[in-house]
Amino acid sequence: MVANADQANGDAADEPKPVGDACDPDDDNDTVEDVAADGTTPRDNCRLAKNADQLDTDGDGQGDACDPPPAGDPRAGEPPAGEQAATIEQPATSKQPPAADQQIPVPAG
Ligand SMILES: [Ca+2]
Ligand SMILES: [Ca+2]
Ligand SMILES: [Ca+2]
Ligand SMILES: [Ca+2]
Repeated sequence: MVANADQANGDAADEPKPVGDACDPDDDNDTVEDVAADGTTPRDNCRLAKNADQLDTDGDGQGDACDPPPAGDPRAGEPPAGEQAATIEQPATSKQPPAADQQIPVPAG
């Protein structure tokens, strides 16, 4: 028994007899099985997109059919997040209050 609540069937149009994705070994009918014989190792690098060639230009494990290769250098790293100099001006509040003249009471004499 395989849970298949949504009855999803990505390749219904290609199947003479519809087989839901949950129990279809090849969800997109591109002849590449979803997973290897062990049942866990992913094989089809685009499970729901026909790509019998399994082309993966940028080598990230996702086929071009579902992972458009970047136009430029795939290894191009993202620019570092601009570090803005955080200069928060703090008001000088540590000023010592002016020393008040201490009036020493002089005993009336
Ligand atoms: Ca199917
Ligand atoms: Ca497939
Ligand atoms: Ca595929
Ligand atoms: Ca890719």
